[in-house]
Amino acid sequence: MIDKSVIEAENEKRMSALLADYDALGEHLDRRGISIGAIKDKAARFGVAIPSWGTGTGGTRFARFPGEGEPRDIFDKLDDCGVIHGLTCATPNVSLHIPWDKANPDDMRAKADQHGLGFDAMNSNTFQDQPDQAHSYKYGSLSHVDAATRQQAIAHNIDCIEIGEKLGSKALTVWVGDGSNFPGQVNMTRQFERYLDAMKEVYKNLPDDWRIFSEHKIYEPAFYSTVVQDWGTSYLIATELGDKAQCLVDLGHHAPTVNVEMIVARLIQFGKLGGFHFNDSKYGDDDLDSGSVDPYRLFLVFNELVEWEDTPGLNLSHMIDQSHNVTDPIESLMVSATEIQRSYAQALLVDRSALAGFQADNDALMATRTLKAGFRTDVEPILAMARVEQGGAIDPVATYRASGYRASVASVRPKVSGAGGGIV
Ligand code: PSV
Ligand code: MN
Repeated sequence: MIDKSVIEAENEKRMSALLADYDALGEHLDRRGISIGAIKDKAARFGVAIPSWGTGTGGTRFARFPGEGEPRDIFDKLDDCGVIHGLTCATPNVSLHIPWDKANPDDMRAKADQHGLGFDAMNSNTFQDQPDQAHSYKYGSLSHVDAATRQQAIAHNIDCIEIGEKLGSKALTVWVGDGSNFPGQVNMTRQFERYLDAMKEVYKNLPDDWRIFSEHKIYEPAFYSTVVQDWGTSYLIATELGDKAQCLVDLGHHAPTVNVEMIVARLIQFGKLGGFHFNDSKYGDDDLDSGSVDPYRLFLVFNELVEWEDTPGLNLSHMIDQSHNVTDPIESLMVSATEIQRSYAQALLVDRSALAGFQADNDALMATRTLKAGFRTDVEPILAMARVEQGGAIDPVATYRASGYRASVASVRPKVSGAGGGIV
């Protein structure tokens, strides 16, 4: 955790500038008929979950370059998540990946409580073999041709639910790497039948107040076909399973030109959007930091979320899912969380009745200008004020660097090996 006195000292240096900027923005928004306080309160209530795996340095199949003081286990990861939330006040929950984060649930909960953190969706991992595993996932997991392998994957997902129940989680995200690498390698219809049957078994074990999210991905690690390749297949899965099943959209899991905000709109319209994995990309599933390449695309996703935020039953799990190869993961996660929150605040500024009027008049130019007016507004004073009022930092990265946290944990966390690839 970062000492309160460090946060206060760093805030003190920036407070008068923040007050001046906040007042100026308040006057500007007032002229647009917007209450800055209302936007700030909504932004303050916004939260995005930190992926436990994101606190470690990622890697590619070529190499991994570990940083100083990397977390050794889930308890170190929760400490890092506590730092991120303490400074940004925007990441109240952690999303776990099992078996990467397998540990005593009571101990995990106690550690999370120390930092005021809760647990968002559990993520099951059946895309990798574990040392003690009876059946290999080399040729698939929930859709494997072998019944015993499918059963092992089903049991693992049920295990994730049971761990999650002890932690207070309310959802399970299922992503599988199952697919094929050669035309003709699999019978695509039979493979999907097996997948659906296996998911139905998992679904039977879902508590009444839980949801299960189906996460689609166009390719990788299977490079010819993937069993849950797109939102249409994900929608079929969620529909086949029942009301507690919804779709999860990972922003990086589409072909480069796909209109993701339209997918979001469709899934909301039919009650099947459950949540997000946020990241950014240029070429494929690059897992770059949220909002780092195309912040307008992120804004357009939030524009749909705000447009439909009063939809009855809409309850979204917001999670980050990115890989940090060249930065300190804590810094990247803090910046990403605030970029996601920024897109939300900007989308809140869109004049929705003016937009509806321009749409009704087929005034394409004015409609798109109305969106841009939200996107162009610098909402940083709103986000900073929301943080300060909750005890966070005006400038999370500067405050983190001033705290010396990384150096202090490096002295007790030995540097891990950088040999070999390490895709997370
Ligand atoms: C797969 O690429 C994925 O997006 C899934 O959500 C996994 O659980 C996660 O990445 C692992 O980082
Ligand atoms: Mn994902």
